[in-house]
Amino acid sequence: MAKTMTRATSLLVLTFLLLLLFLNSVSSWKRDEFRTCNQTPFCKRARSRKPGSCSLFATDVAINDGDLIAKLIPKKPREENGEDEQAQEDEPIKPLLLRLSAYQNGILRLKIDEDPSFDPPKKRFEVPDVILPEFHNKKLWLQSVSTEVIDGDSAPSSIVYLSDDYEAVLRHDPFVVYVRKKGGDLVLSMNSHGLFDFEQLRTKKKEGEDWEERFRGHTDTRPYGPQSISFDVSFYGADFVYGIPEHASSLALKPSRGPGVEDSEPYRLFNLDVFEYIHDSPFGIYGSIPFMISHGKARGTSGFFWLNAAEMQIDVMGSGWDAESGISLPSSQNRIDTLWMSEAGIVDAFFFVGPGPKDVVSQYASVTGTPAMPQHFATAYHQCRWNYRDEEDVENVDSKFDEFNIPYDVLWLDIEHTDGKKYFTWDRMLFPNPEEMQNKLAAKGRHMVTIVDPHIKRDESFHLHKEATKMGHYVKDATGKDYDGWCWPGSSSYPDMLNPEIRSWWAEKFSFQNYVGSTPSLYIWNDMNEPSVFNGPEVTMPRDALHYGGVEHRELHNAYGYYFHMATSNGLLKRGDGKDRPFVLSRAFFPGSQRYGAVWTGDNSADWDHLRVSVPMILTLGLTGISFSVEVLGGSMERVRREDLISGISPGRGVQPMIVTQPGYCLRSRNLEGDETWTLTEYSSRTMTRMYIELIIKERNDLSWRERNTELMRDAIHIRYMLLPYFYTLFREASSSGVPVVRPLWMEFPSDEATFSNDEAFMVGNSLLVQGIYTERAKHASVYLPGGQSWYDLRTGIAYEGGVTHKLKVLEESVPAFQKSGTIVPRKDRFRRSSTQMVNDPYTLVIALNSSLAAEGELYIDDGKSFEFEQGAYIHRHFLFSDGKLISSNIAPSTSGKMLFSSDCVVERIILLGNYPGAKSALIEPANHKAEVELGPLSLQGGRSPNVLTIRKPNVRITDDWTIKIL
Ligand code: NBV
Repeated sequence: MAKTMTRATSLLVLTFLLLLLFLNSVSSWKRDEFRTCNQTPFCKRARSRKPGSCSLFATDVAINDGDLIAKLIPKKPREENGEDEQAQEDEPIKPLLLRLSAYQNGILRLKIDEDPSFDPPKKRFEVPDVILPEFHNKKLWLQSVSTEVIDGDSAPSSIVYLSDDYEAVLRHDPFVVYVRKKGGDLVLSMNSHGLFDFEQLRTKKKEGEDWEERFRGHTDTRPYGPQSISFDVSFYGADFVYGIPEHASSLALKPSRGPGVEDSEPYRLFNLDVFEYIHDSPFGIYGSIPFMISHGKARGTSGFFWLNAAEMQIDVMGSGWDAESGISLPSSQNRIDTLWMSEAGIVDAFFFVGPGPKDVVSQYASVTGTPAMPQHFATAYHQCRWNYRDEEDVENVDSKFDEFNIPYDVLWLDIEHTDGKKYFTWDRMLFPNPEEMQNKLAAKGRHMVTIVDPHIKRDESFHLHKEATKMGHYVKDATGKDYDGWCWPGSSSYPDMLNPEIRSWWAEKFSFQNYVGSTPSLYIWNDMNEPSVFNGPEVTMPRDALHYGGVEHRELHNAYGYYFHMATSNGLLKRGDGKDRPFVLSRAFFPGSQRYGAVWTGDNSADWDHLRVSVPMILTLGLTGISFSVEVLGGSMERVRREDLISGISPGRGVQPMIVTQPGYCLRSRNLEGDETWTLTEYSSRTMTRMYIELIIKERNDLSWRERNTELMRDAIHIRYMLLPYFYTLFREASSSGVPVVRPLWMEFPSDEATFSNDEAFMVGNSLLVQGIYTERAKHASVYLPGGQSWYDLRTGIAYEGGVTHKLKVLEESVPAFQKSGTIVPRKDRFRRSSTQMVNDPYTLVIALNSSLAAEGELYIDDGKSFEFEQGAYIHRHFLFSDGKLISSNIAPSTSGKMLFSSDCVVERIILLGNYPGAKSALIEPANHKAEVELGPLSLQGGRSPNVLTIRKPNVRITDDWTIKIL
């Protein structure tokens, strides 16, 4: 016993020291830890290049295998800008190969790579496993090309079909690729400013050639010399550009270069563990999606995606940027110019023509996939803290939720639950009966999540390490030895997730047999998968580390976390009977991550700026495919001051909107002023919300504060649970079309210019608008409600005019939130312990009438758990209210007359918002019975309102076709 205690104590001390070391080195943003563009040679070189410096021209243009192909040949040797780059004069001129392919729905793919017949030292890395296999079936086999000099241009171009409305053009000399409306306006162009550059791989020939790069004591050997690629992309008819997460910055991307922009960095895409990142910054953080969307009133929406996993830097040029020396294409439209720079890889780029915002996100989703349909419980409220001490702590927190009548669905265990940070193990002193602990939660319909990070402790007694070493499963360092880095467990190695066999090996570790102590109600959280390496360059893995197939880490870096997420998710898929949908939350991400689970936005700070910036961060993730995302409210690690909780990020002001409608907010403090606390964590909204709320404070004799705040929390979480049917319907929409659950206003109102740069308000689906409050003690908020419809306050039912900015009072218990007229929102209003216990509860339908007294909406239901919905086992209803009648009809495709999924739920209440005249009762058909109609209430607020009518107990089955006629 004494021996175990000593071991436990020394582990505790080691953890504490590690934490100190880590927090000390990264506590708060340390700019010096990370490279700037000027300290990054490829970025510096690309930025200093002059427009028009590319002298490549296209030759040997032809149709081959249904694609347009060409060679790109330089007229003169590449312009040398580098400080440390060697002249290539004595090298033969090596052409590049260009391939343009057209796909259904207006998607153009452009690939540019080295020509293998010139024997490059190795094949450059082309990211596998991201593009959906079915995308290849959407290829349009080009038959012909027409070559002509387009009016207003001075060089010939080759033109190919893209869709009935659009065509793709390869201008020959100098080469430019663009998409335009047939014979008309431009949509997107690449290299129209002549900034394209492609550094080809080399091997050292001369003595003294030195390509090494050094940064803060780390040396990158760069065995193939500089290998970067850069080019300009222009978006035509654009008012703003958006996308390219992850940055803590505005929704509409601010210019990073041009007049008036001083010392600004490009937007960096490099997955990094940046503890307490700064807000309003283009610095790269945990995930990278090189996908940019433009939107403008004149032309609509378009998108550009570069599939490349190396470090990328992107400049957005402000108007007035000197691009005059570029190639003048025949266009008079306003445009936004951007510069894309990557350290390695190839050009594998996709142009999306839109023309609407939802078209572009669907086009992108057809390439990289739509978000996985989550299990129903995952869209509800989660509880998390770093850390729950032991099983007793878990039990206590769990029972408090019941005592305070607050529902929750999932309880999370952070790194301390393991035996010495060896994942897949339990600290048996603190968690002696993990199965029993999970089963107790499961009995209440609740689930558990444990953390599994990618660093494996280099401990000879750890079976996972022994096995990985023996099987050669670790990433290698530049000399070929297993890479050894420093992370939570101390000396650690990292499985090489690029290798499909290693991914399968990893997936096996999640079987119930291998993961001892896990049960079917246990799900997983992947942290530190950028990967984070405390003693590595920029807190990550060295760029010259080696992966499967000789791929350098520099080529793969941004996709490492993606592969880890994929392998983990596949593990959950394979375990047991393989019937349940996996749930895995990941911190690092890449295009395609949406297919494997949710992400969160990492370790932010407890201040209003981080609260404000979280909204555009989540909206941007949604625009770029990841609609299940999470934000931390109140900072990740530090203590939240009591005053902040009360007056600042109070439950009413900050937390409530997030729970009700927003993606993810986490109010988290480790220990409030030293008092014993317990915490609520939620994963809610459009995306999941991960939320840590200091709720009950054992202190202070301040009973009224405690009670008031508990009440606010409870109300907020209840509202969230009421809206779960609506959220689940939206998750289904996202999983079938790619349209995110939470959306920028301009996605729903693409011609309303007042919405284009609004990132303080957002839409949840097409029906709800939420205005966040981001200043301390705000008494009022200015809320712009888009024109063309009216808006009903979610709580009071009061109607507000659209197309107007309203100055509204902000209450402690709510933020401004509205239902759009003309919509129907499904709810479940009874409160239970967890969402699982609401399955058979009746529905409420909230109908917000428009000026013609009409509205429509949808409801999607399935078993909330399995994949049977993919075989048609679901209910999808359409509700239409018009001419005084509500009609429910089926919109699920026929499954040859068979009902594969059914539900006994009924509609217990229908609420009509708007002044519906003279209603007395309602006739239900075909049952032919009557239901009562009464004034108000709206449930959320109680009381009666002249604006609100309720049809009581129509009790129609949700699965049936029926009509309810107001008499
Ligand atoms: O695993 C510990 C934490 C985790 O709670 C947090 O959510 C992650 O973002 N993790 C980071 C590592 C600690 C960083 C200081």
